[in-house]
Amino acid sequence: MSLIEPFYTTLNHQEGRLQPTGQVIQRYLSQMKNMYLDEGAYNQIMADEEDRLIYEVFNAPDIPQVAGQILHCTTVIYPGRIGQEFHMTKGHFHAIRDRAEIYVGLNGEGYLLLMTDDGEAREIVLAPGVVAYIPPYWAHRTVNTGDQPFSFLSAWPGDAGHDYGSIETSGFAKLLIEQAGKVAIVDNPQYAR
Ligand code: S6P
Ligand code: ZN
Repeated sequence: MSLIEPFYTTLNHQEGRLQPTGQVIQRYLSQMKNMYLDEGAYNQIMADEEDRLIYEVFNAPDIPQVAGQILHCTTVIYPGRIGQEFHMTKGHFHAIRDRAEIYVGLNGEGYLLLMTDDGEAREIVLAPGVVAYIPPYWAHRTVNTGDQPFSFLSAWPGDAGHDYGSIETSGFAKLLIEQAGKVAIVDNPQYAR
């Protein structure tokens, strides 16, 4: 492993951003086709709004993606729903499955959903100050269940990589929806492992 310079970034808790920022990833609704249950609601939003920014990822600058390094970033998920389903991240397993991760809740209201290959599911309310541990082998997705931006900090091993394909194919076992004005966790009728 090559020697890189020590550095720091400053965390803006209110905005959920690291300063300075490296790569910024923006995920629009058009990049999440078929990930939300309500296809009619998806099509309606795409027709009315053309597209919608669902979340942004602010990576710490210039960390090599190799074993031994610790990658870190913040994520901000903007509030809203697609039908009854709250705005969420795509969700992934790590490409090297036995790589863990830590999330720290910063601002807003949201959940961390976790799932094994067998469809075993868990959830953690990722309130500000909550430090959540994502053990090896657990897929993870975050969901904004509030009406303000929901943000959190993540740190994970440099060689972990991301497997988005499994979730794109199977979906997540549980969905977070709004039901009678409340947040409800329900089985995903389209989940197919
Ligand atoms: C990376 C970590 C997070 C997510 C980010 C966006 O391992 O879990 O930084 O990448 O929250 O989610 P996703 O599922 O689009 O990568
Ligand atoms: Zn991850």
